[in-house]
Amino acid sequence: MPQHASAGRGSISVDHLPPDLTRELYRHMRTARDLDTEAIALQRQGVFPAYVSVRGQEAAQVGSATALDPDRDFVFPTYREMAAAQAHGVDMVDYMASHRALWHGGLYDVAASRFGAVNAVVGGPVPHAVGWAVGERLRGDDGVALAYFGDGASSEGDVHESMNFAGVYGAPVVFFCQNNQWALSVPNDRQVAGGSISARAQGYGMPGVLVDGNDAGAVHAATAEAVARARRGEGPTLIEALTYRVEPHSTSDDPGRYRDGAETERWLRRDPVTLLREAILAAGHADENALAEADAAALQEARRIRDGVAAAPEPDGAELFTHVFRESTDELARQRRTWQEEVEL
Ligand SMILES: Cc1ncc(C[n+]2csc(CCOP(=O)(O)OP(=O)(O)O)c2C)c(N)n1
Ligand SMILES: [Mg+2]
Repeated sequence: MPQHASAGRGSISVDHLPPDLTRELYRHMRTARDLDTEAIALQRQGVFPAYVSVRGQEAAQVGSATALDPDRDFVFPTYREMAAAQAHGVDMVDYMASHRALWHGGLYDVAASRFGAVNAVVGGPVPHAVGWAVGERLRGDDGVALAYFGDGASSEGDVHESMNFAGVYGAPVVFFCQNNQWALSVPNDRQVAGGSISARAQGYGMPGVLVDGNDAGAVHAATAEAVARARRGEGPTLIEALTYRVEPHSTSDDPGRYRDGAETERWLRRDPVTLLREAILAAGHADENALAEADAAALQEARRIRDGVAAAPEPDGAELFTHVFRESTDELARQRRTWQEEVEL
């Protein structure tokens, strides 16, 4: 697996990209980075029961999400797609409420946002994306589904079946794997037989693309090409964005028990936000002053979201029992009565 063993080449280039696109990528990535820091603090303060960090994966998520048309396309996320949500234009106070466990799957409007509910079932969003995409074609519309999943999820039956089905039916899906090299405590070499996720695409009858997941511009270009292909009716693409999870799996995890800190240190030297910043300056797409202004605006936005989610009112606890089934059951009614009695004690 030579391509998975290293952190790739040192710097990136955005010379070939439109300057305002690079600035947009930077603004989103910077905001997501600051919001991630705030979210970890909220977990430490007991506001969030738990949080899954996106740090180090901002280029993979923002580069891909910005290649979609937010009015036409639909994103099917896992539990780690905060930076993608931010770039896709989801209401971030309502999105972050998912981590406060305030309401079923968060407070944002999934249908209006065209961004699915936070999904903790590993591989779970992938068949949903294919189902939506097939439906889109049956309606005669030209939207594209983008399914996020991890290297660990790539071993799930759901994911294999989804890719095969999409290949057979030519469904307009971008299968976007963020290979952050770890599935909780399980490394790639215990997970990915054959050493490459993108190479599997051949068996599903679709193109497979391996991209540097810490290069926002490269991710954006690869995703834009896959989206255009799907929209033209030429079927799905599998993209493997090679990146790294620099934080613990979640705030409940201790990676010191299963991985070498030197590996993390190496990847921190290829921080995607720093790489993009340096590439923008080198290309002359913005100067230090403009980037400092973008940094300040991102921090302000992250704090606005933090304050909003911390202050969001708790919904009526009885709503725990709504939306479970279309028609409620006797058992659910019994549980609701028990809950009510305990609340009234
Ligand atoms: C179906 C299912 N199996 C197992 C789990 C427990 N679990 C939660 S996250 C995780 C690892 C997933 O790794 P990966 O797909 O690489 O995503 P990452 O967390 O690295 O983003 C596992 C096994 C789960 N949530 N769902
Ligand atoms: Mg992973």
